[in-house]
Formats: sequence, structure tokens, C-alpha cells
Amino acid sequence: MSHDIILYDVELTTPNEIWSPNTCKTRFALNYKGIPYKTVWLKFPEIGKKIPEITKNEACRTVPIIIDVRNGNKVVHESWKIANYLEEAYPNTPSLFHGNIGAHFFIHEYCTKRLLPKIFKLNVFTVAEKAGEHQQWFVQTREKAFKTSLDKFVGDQSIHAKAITENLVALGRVLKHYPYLTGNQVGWADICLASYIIFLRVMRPDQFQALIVNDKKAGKEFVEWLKRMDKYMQLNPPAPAARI
Ligand SMILES: N[C@@H](CCC(=O)N[C@@H](CS)C(=O)NCC(=O)O)C(=O)O
Repeated sequence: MSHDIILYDVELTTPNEIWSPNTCKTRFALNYKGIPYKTVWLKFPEIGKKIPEITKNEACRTVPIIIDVRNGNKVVHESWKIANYLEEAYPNTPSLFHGNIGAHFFIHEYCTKRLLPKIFKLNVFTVAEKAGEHQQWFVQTREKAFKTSLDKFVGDQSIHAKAITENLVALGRVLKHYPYLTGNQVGWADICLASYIIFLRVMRPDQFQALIVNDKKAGKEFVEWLKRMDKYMQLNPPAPAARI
């Protein structure tokens, strides 16, 4: 299969594991639109070297970025900008925004501000462990960025778990009435929430079970919605079968 797009993603110790919330948004958007792509995996310390080289911008030090091979190797950085780019550059693919970009952006912002930071606090020790040989690098760079120890940064995990439950209420209520977060069609809003939930599911299956599956108010709705979203939440093309 030819690849129109190269997607840069971040790899921990398990090869081909999709876990990173921001790169998942781009991956799931490409899956949903049916645009062929290949993944280039970077280890954490490689991101700050490789991405500024590609973007020719020292300030761009995160994934996802994409290179659109079909469009003169155009480089686009940052998941929201990539979503907008894909929508414009591939108009004959299923829409992410369905003519209502504001509603999708609102849910993107809501999930990014209200859920992701709490999920990150529940996950950060597991991410550090799974960084393997780069664990120390990961911890040191986070502590420098947060200006405190990871222990202090995380604090009481039960407070974050409670905040996640509270912030899921409104989303769960929507899913009680509609199959997707903005109504009857999958869109960017669903892709954002699914990406943040996959981050929790991979890093903290215990918390995924407690906070999503067993959510007293909307657990059933979240589980049914995740089943509907599952076909987009995949590594694509799938990893080759393990050699015996
Ligand atoms: N707003 C950005 C956030 C990107 C971001 O934070 N990416 C993380 C991976 S999920 C990253 O590249 N981190 C590099 C690092 O922390 O060193 C987006 O949505 O693209």
C-alpha cells in the first residue's frame, strides 16, 4: 500500500503500542478518514531533536506531526492544526467537523482541559516505568518542567479520579441520548475523548475499569460508545504477526 502521510508517534518499550493521547487523535482521524499512512516511531528523547529538524522550528518539540507526501512533503505540527489540515486537504473523505467545527472544538477543549491533565496525573508513573531505559530522562525533564518532584506533582490520586468522574457526567449524558458526542455521526469530539480514554486504558487498566466501565451514571453508555469507536482506535496498518 502506498502511504500518503507519514505520522510521527512516540514509542515506549512495547513496539507498536498506541498510547499517546495527542498522537492518537491524529492516528484515529487518519483511520476515520481512510487516508493511508505509515508511522515513524520516536523514543522520548528523540522527539526534541528530530521534530525541530523536520519542522525547521526549534519551538516545535512535540508529536504528532505529519508529512504529507502527496502534497509536496508538507509538514503539519500539532493535532488540532493537523485535523484542520486533513479536513481541507482531503475534502472527499468523511468529515471530522460535519459543518459544526465550534461544537467539536468545544468538546476538544473541554476534554483537553478537564480530563487530560487528571488522566496524566494518574498515568505519569506508569509512563515513566514504560519509558524503560529513558525513565530517568523522562522523570528529570518532567520535574524540571513542573518545577517539583513527580510525587508532589501527582499528589493524592483519589482527587484526580473523583474529578474525572465529575467531568465525565456531561459527556455520559450526551451518550445516553445520541450515539456520538455531537449527535449521529462520529467526529473530532469522539476522536479526542477516545484518545484520552485509550491513554487511561493502556496505562491504568484498573482506573479505566473503575472510572469508565464501572461509572455509576454512564458506564454502559461509555462501553457501548467505545465499541462503536473501536474500529478507528487501531494501529494501521496492523503490526505484523509476531515471528515464532
Ligand atoms: N497540543 C499538542 C500537544 C502535543 C504533546 O504534548 N505531545 C506529547 C506526546 S503526547 C509530546 O510530544 N511530548 C514530548 C515530550 O514531552 O518530551 C498537540 O495536540 O499536538
